[in-house]
Amino acid sequence: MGQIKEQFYEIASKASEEIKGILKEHGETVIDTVTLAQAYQGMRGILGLVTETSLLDSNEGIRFRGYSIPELIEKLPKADGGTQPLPEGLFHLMLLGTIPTESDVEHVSAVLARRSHVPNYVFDAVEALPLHTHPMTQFSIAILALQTESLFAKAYKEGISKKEYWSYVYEDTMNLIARLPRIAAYIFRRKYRNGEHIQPNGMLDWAANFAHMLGFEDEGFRELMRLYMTIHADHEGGNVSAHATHLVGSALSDPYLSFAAGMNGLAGPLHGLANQEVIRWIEEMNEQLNTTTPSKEQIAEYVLKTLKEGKVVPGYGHAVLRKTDPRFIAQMEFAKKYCAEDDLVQTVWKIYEVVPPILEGTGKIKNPWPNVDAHSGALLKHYGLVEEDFYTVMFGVSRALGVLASLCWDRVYGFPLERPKSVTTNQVKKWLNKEIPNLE
Ligand code: CMX
Repeated sequence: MGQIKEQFYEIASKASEEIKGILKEHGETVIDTVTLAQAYQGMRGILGLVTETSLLDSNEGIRFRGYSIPELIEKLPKADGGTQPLPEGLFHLMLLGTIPTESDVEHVSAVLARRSHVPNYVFDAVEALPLHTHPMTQFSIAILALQTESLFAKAYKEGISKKEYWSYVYEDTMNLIARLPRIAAYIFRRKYRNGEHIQPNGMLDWAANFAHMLGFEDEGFRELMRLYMTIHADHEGGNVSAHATHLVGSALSDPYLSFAAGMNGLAGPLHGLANQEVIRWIEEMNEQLNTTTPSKEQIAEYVLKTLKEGKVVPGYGHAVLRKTDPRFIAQMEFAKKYCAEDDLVQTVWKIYEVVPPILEGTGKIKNPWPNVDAHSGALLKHYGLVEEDFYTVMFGVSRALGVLASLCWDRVYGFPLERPKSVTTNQVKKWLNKEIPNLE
């Protein structure tokens, strides 16, 4: 067994035993109650999932295994001469729960580089799609095409004990994370660079190699990729991509099927696709105003127009957060260092000043502050990755680190099939009229 795999199993199986003890003693303890509004309105605030890799506080934002983003930037190992954290280190932290050493991270990088080969039939599946197919659809289809490689599915078919599930899920996790940058880069080069593909460079770290295969050799872009792949990796368990991956995995669908489900959720405009929508929204505004440097007054007018047309302002709001997303701040700090004079970056900062008071003024939007997607596109555009339709694929490559680490934990814990109960409105009405004693 590889060194992380052994460590993971030792740590996770100990935690699993501890949980059995907790459930034996406190399994019937009520930790929450559900209201009708929660049942009808997206299950907001229902505490009904356990996810070990990260925890979201509505005011403070995300912490990965207890570490905030500024702490991760400080503590996680960096590339030689770099200042941004290596995402392999975050994966190690999410999987094992402790900050890795430089040699731990080098080990993860080497394992991922070794496992990164993608069979040609996956590329053939992508090639069969019309070029105009959205990159997220191409990404999801490629992940499904790769499912033939699932060691979990093969072992399950051959008949394995429940106790062994985690081991095959772990192997699929490592193989999938290793291969995703190659698949994503293939889709990018196919769609936007005349199919001129770039072979991986096994000497580079995971994020730098992704940058290389996309065709960007600038050290600034590599650093951006390391930061980007770190901050998008996880956002506790209830967001659509994490929850979908976990839910589908609970049916013992293998990690390829589970992750593809998560990516189909990430492709929605209220979730990951918002990073594409933010740039479209800004560019449409600039086009209508015939400028690349809109004033705050012009932005305010455009925001009001957007709201009047019954549309959302992309990149703003969140189902859990109630303050500026620390992932937005981390990108802002990066931009201050590397591209503060960029017109688009300046516009993003002006929008940050203008939008919150307007959204707050509507009286109905619970979080008027920017989320991660409000800033990411401006940074990518600065370095020349201008094809915004591709941005959610980059989010997806990063998100694999968190949701797949969680899937490994799910299987060591032996989490059962996820199957909440639903009711009909007819039943609700009868219960409210006291025609039936309870809703079940
Ligand atoms: N612009 C306009 N209206 C907004 C809004 C925004 N940015 N954010 C919320 N609202 C509206 C909602 O659509 C809802 O309107 P209705 O009552 O008419 O249906 C109302 O305000 C209340 O919504 P909420 O409770 O504040 O927010 P939700 O938890 O329902 O939704 C989210 C959260 C993210 C879907 C929403 O804020 C939104 O649509 N934002 C824009 C899209 C976006 O940036 N998504 C990315 C999120 C981060 C990520 O997952 O990547």
